[in-house]
Amino acid sequence: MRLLILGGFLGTGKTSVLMPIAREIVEAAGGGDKTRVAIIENEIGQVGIDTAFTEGAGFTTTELFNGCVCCTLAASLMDSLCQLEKDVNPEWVILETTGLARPHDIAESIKRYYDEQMNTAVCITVDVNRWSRLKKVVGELLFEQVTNADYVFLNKIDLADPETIASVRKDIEDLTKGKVYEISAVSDVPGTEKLCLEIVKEIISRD
Ligand SMILES: Nc1nc2c(ncn2[C@@H]2O[C@H](COP(=O)(O)OP(=O)(O)O)[C@@H](O)[C@H]2O)c(=O)[nH]1
Ligand SMILES: [Mg+2]
Repeated sequence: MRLLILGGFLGTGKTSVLMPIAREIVEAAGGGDKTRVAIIENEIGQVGIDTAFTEGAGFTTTELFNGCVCCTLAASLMDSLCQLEKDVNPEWVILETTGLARPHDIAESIKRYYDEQMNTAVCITVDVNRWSRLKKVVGELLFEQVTNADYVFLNKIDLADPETIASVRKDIEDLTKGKVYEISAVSDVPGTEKLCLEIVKEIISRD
């Protein structure tokens, strides 16, 4: 089982980015097997999962809405993973955390629980337009999310000017060794799907 943890502050585009990733997972698998992806949703958000797509592609969605999986619901997350393994045995699990979660802590707990056997990756979304303001008020959380990420998506570049994007990129690159990508999860900015496919393939290659 591979686990992709999608984190990032509220409204940065986690659910929006989950969809192209889910599509590229199906694409990378040749569009065939219908039970290969399970989604665990830990945050009620503005944008919901596009169930027309996920149900059509046979995804299983589990909702854990009464706490955060990095703290109060850590045990429930392990339970859900075990249950999914038993019922669905998915090739992939995509976990969307709450905006306040520290996804690296979740990844570490899961690695311990599964004796390092789970292929786990952390992807963090950043809203390039709100980064400089948000870092003044929740900087410690944002820095921790980004520092330990394998991938950072600088999202909503369709709304940003090149100077803003460059300055956020510099901040992020100073913080993390993870790969940094500029994307737009919901607009026609080209390249987002290709980057998602690249990440999917890279995670597969770590098996
Ligand atoms: N313009 C623009 N809006 C975006 C982009 N990605 C997400 N959004 C919007 O930002 C809001 C929050 O997105 P959502 O995926 O719900 O964020 P989450 O709370 O992190 O899951 C929604 O209104 C999205 O439509 C983007 O790349 N460009
Ligand atoms: Mg969301």
